[in-house]
Order: sequence, then C-alpha cells, then structure tokens
Amino acid sequence: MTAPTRVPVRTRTSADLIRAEEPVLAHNYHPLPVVVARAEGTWVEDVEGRRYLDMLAGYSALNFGHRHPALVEAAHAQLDRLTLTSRAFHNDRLAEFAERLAQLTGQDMVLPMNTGAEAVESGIKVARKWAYDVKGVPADRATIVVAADNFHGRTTTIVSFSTDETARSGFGPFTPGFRVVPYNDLAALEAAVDETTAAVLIEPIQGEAGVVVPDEGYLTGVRELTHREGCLFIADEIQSGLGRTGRTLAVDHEGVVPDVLLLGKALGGGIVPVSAVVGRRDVLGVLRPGEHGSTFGGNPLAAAVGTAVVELLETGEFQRRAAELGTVLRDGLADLVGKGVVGFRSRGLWAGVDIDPALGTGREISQGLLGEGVLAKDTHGSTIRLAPPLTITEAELVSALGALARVLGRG
Ligand code: IF1
Repeated sequence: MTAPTRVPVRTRTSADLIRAEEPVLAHNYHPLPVVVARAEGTWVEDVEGRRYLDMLAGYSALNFGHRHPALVEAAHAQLDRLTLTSRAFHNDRLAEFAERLAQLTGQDMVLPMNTGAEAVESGIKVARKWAYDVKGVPADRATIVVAADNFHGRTTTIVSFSTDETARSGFGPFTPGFRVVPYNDLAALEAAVDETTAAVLIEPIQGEAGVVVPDEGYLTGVRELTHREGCLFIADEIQSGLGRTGRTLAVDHEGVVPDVLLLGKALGGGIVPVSAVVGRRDVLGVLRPGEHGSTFGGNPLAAAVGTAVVELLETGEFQRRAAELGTVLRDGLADLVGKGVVGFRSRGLWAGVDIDPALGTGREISQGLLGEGVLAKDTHGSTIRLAPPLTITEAELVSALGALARVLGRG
C-alpha cells in the first residue's frame, strides 16, 4: 500500500487536513468541512484564520465557552502538581470536588467517572444493585424503564435500549432488562413499572431527539410515580444540566429532586472528560470496594477542573445568563416561524429548530450557516440544534439569528 503523500504538517491547509484524515481516521462521523485550529469564548478560528460563532458548544460540553480563563488556570496549576494517582490511593483534590458537586446538586454522594456513557452505565449498575440489595428484586430480574427517542450514549448496553436504528443496528446481541415507553406519557410509564423495576431513566429534556421539552408536570409525575412504586428516578442531565436551560439542572424548572443524577460534558469545562453519578447515600452506598471502578475516574486533574466548574456554577451567573438570553433566543426564533422555521422548542440557551424541509435538510442548513460564519449541527431530518456557550453576548446571539434568517431567506 503506497503511503499517502505527506504535506509538511506546519503548512497543511484545511483541505490538506481533511484529505489526510480520510485514509487513517474511522468514518464514524461526517464533520462539516471546517478545520478548527484555535478558539476563545464563543468564537473558533479555522486553519486559514476564518472566524466562526460556535452555536454547538461541543454538544453542551462548552457551556463556559472555549478555554474559560478560570478553568484553564485551574488546569495549568494542577498540571504542574499532579495529574493521576489511580483510586488505589487518595489524592488531595477529590474530596473538595465531591463535597461541592453534591452541595451544588442537593445530593449526598458522588461516583466520579469520565465520559457521559460511563456515568449512564454506572447509574444502571448502581440501580440494579440497589434493586437486588435494597428493594429485594430477585437476582438478574431487575428492569429499567427508558423513553423512546432517548440518547444516553454509545456503549453496547446503552444502544440496547435505543430506538434509533442507526445507533443500534449491527451491534447485537443486546443487553436485556430494559422497557421502552413513549416520552412525556405518564400513563405508559405507569403501565411499564412493576415490582421488578429498579429505575426510570430519562432525559429531563431530550437532546438528540431535537430538544424535546416535556409537558409541564411530566417530571413531577415521574417523581411521584417512582416514589409510589418504590423505584429510582434517574435523570440524565449530561446535556441538559449545568446551566444550559437557565437553571443548574433542568429538573429544577419543576423543583423535582431525582434519586440519581447523571452529569458529564460541561462538568469537564471543555478541557478534560469529567462525568459523575450523583445521588442519595442509600443508593450509591450499595457499592463496595472492588465492585466498580475506572482508571481515570476521580483523577486529580479532572477533580481540579471539575471543582472550578462547580465554582462557576455556585455564583448562579451562568444560569441567569442562560435564562435571560434564552428569551432573546426564543423571541428571535418566534420571529422566524413562517419564514423558513416551521416550529421550535427551547429552554434557556438550548433550542431545537424545525426547518421547512423544502428549504433543505438540517445538514444543508448547517452548511449554509457555516458560510455565514456560524457553526451549528443538525440532529435529525431538518431539525438543527442551537446550543451556544452560555458566555455568548446578546449581540452575538442576535447576529447568529440574523445568519439563520439569511440562510432561510436564500432557501
Ligand atoms: C456522539 C448526540 C448529543 C448525551 C446524553 C449521555 C451522553 C450524551 C443526554 C453520552 C452524549 C453526545 C455524544 C456525541 C454527540 C452528542 C449528542 F448527538 F450523540 F446525541 F449531544 F445529542 N447522555 N451526547 O447527550 O455522553 O459518552 O458522549 O460523553 O456520540 O456523537 P458521552
């Protein structure tokens, strides 16, 4: 096999770099044709120096913008001290991270992991063990109820309960023990819960499904049902949490406190992967030494950055910004209904925008936005997701909406 001709790395153009990826990088993504080389705040810059407004924010992993100074400082300081010990030993950053994250979320205990999927998998394992040890479900009989159109990650167990054939087909055999019910349907949920049910696992707002906000009262209904039926309410706040919707957690909009929270993405400040299962002591307390673990979970660098993220959220500043600018986003999108937008859903600085399919697919609209200097990503069909860093200014948000109006006007 002939080696690809190598252009010296320092002089590679965006086109060179896109071409260089093709033979050597697995094709599990179809990125837009932009090669980001640097970023700060809400702006990214490609190899040629073109600037773009980031309206995706790493799928909500960049809630505090690219390279937030307080987070970069925390990372630099820790890099110069200690980065990894494994959990075979204690490190001097983990206690504070766990204390402050538990306090921020109104929970008792923290199980630190790395990626969102690991937090989801860990939440599933803890719920099952709680069902056997505490609830008394017979061994290997625990069930977990999930919602159709869910997105909780890409592991084999998680895609076992996905209803998205693209994410699931070809990866069997699948993990048993999951029941799927329509989202936002309390009657269907009630019918699926029985004495074997360990937990109900849902996103308080479904992200990948297109920012689907449930009816007011749905989360309260899930909370009441799981209390009544003696099973756990696990809220996956990996994308909806940490300020995105205008509150610390999306469940805060209904004043609901789940038994277990799954956090990730922005918890790592867009710098290191940090996730966590945060929950009641009598639930996370079911784990004994040796029953669960992770090489990097709770490492001192992750804990230092995670603590700095919690510190940013303790002020309430980002939650307030997302709430206030969320009305600008909502009103701006409302103005576009009938001008290429057929509908939208939003909460805080998070929106799923349904574009008139006659104007193009979500990808084509995203391509058009790219040409207008805005980065965004389609979810399914002709729906695009808007989720800027919570550091975005009103002027930047208005200019992004103007770019969308221009792209739709050209449709
Ligand atoms: C991809 C989607 C978003 C998540 C929720 C758990 C996870 C995610 C609610 C797993 C991750 C990411 C995965 C990434 C793109 C992105 C995504 F399009 F895939 F569905 F945001 F909507 N729970 N979502 O949203 O966290 O293991 O990735 O850290 O797989 O393409 P992870």
